[in-house]
Amino acid sequence: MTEVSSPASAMAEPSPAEQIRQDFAPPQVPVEAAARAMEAFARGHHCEGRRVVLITSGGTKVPLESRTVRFLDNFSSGRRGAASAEYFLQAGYAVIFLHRQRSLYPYSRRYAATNWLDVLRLQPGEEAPRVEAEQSRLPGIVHILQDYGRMKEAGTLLPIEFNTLSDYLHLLRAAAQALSPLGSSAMFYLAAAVSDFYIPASEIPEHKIQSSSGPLQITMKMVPKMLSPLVKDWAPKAFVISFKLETDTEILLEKAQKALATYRHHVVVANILDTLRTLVVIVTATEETKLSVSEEEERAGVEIEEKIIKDLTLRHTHFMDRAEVN
Ligand code: PAZ
Repeated sequence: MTEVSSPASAMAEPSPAEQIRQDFAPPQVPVEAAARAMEAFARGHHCEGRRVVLITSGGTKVPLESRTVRFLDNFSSGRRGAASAEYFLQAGYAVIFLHRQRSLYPYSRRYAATNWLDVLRLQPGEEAPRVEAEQSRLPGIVHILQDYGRMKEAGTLLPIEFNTLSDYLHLLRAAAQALSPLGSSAMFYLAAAVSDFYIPASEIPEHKIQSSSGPLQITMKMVPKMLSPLVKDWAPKAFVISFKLETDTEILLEKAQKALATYRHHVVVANILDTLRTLVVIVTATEETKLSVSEEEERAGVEIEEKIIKDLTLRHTHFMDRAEVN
């Protein structure tokens, strides 16, 4: 009996890009327009001598039905990404801020919990009442407005929104293609909390899952790891930083090292859920550097992101210097 074997190409795992094309519902955001905007932004700022960083921020939404009523989400507020964007802008970078819709946003993040109707007051005006803000309820507002104004004038922040996991994956690829021509002066700062699991488009129920069918059992597939094509193919000369969040301190650094060994990127910022605002470890293949914010610093308004960005921009400088020599 003759054994018929499949050709090797048919047996090979699809590439992450193919898997996204085959398995995910089309994105719900205008990816092509975003790709053009990112490309023009990156090129323009590069020509003016600025480094460009892509920040990803917030969590992804994974639909459980194609006419989505329910979805899988996570805790990420986008604070890390939004705060980091401000410090990168302060350091002279141009920032593409790829963030989850309605997650925290640079500058306005500080007033996200503010009820504006308690802050704004009506004052009698000559023709109609005027609106004034009660400044004491907006701590730091003068400084924030000054920084925000400078950023707007320089045009150094490009916000791009995602909602679903599919949006995020498509936009990340487009961003990588936009930044690739910048070589070593481009940085990827991947702080978003991206789902590891999804339901393939071919298996997702169309309509709302009925509770009358009894307890829900779902099997989800693993999301392709985008770091791999990003580092190898999409932007091979860029400086790439990923984040690793764990709840168990025992495994954090080992997992960070494993990610570096697997994807061969440059830095993992490792953090633990309980202490993520005050402690991170900057992990590279050769060293581990702890950055922390003391209670006293916290009271004085110091944020861990300021220290992270100071550390990483310095590493980026060394990386660019080395790239120039090679
Ligand atoms: O968005 P946020 O400020 O609430 O949280 C930040 C964070 C914990 C999502 C980020 O620091 C991080 O670790 N992102 C990567 C998560 C992961 O996929 O392991």
